[in-house]
Amino acid sequence: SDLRVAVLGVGMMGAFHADALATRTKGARVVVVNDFAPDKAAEVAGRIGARVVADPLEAIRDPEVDAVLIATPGKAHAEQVQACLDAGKPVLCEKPLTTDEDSSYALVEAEAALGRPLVQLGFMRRFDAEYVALKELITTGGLGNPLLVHCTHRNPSVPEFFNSEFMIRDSVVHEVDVARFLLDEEITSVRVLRGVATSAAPAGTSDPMIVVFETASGRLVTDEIYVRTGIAYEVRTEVVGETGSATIGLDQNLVRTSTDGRWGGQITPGFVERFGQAYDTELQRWVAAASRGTIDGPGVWDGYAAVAVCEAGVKAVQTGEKVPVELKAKPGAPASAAALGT
Ligand code: ISE
Repeated sequence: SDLRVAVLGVGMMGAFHADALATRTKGARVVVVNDFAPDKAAEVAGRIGARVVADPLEAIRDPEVDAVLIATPGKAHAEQVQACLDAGKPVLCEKPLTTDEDSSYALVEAEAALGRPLVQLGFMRRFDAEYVALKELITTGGLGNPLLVHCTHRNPSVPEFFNSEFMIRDSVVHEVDVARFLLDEEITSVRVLRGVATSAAPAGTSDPMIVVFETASGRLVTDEIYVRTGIAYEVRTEVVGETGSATIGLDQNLVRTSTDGRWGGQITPGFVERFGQAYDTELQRWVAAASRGTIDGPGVWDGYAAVAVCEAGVKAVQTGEKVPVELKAKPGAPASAAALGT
């Protein structure tokens, strides 16, 4: 029988997931929709034949709900994820796990006390075919020892409130997870370089910025974050290893035209065109895992580590200094191995 899902928060991402669950995902159906805005909840619920439950915690505890997808604002996550753990229900939580390190670590501990993984984080890039291939190339030794990772993350536009700190927490968070995923080690420090800003940025916002991460073994990761290019959605990653390098996210759908002696193609205009496959795969695998009472993807520790790195990143924006990341012990790991997250 189908996994019965409650979707909490049906803004852009939540509505996207609700529609995907209703139309493209096998083995699941959305039975409950919840949103801070009643009209928005009613609209989405009506569209997909679900019930509206006005209180998010009630939606989680609803006896007809087997699993929960959280796409509410970050500040609501701590309480809602904890309620999923209390109810013993698998949850797919959009980033961030929570809005501060302590509340994120509390969820790491709560899940560990429960003894089984229930919390999956919505770091969808781990399901993108190109990132999967890049990771495979690294793991199988195809690049030799990976030395550097260079990331580019450009959005065509963002709302006015997207200041430098927001860019770290909301955008750079993806490269934080990508770096941890590809290199299989923790990030230990963050530096942020703020240069000349685009005239499209509000006063005081440094857009673009260059972020530099160091990892536990001393590798370097760079990230160009530029969210007001006015052009397209460009997410690229290059890994430079001792015996080779590889780049993903190069402009897709490159076509040649022979008629006018030009060549060209289209750059993915938005996140759906670039990561639609990743979201679909993520959701389908989560549904399959949640039906067995577990998860299949980045977990609560990955969510905590990303929050800790982004906190350091925000300090790095404010101070211009290199800011260390100090993670607490990973449950089940010997204290000395905690920093490696192994
Ligand atoms: C947004 O929150 C996302 O998750 C997108 O993937 C990212 O490209 C964008 O920069 C973020 O603001």
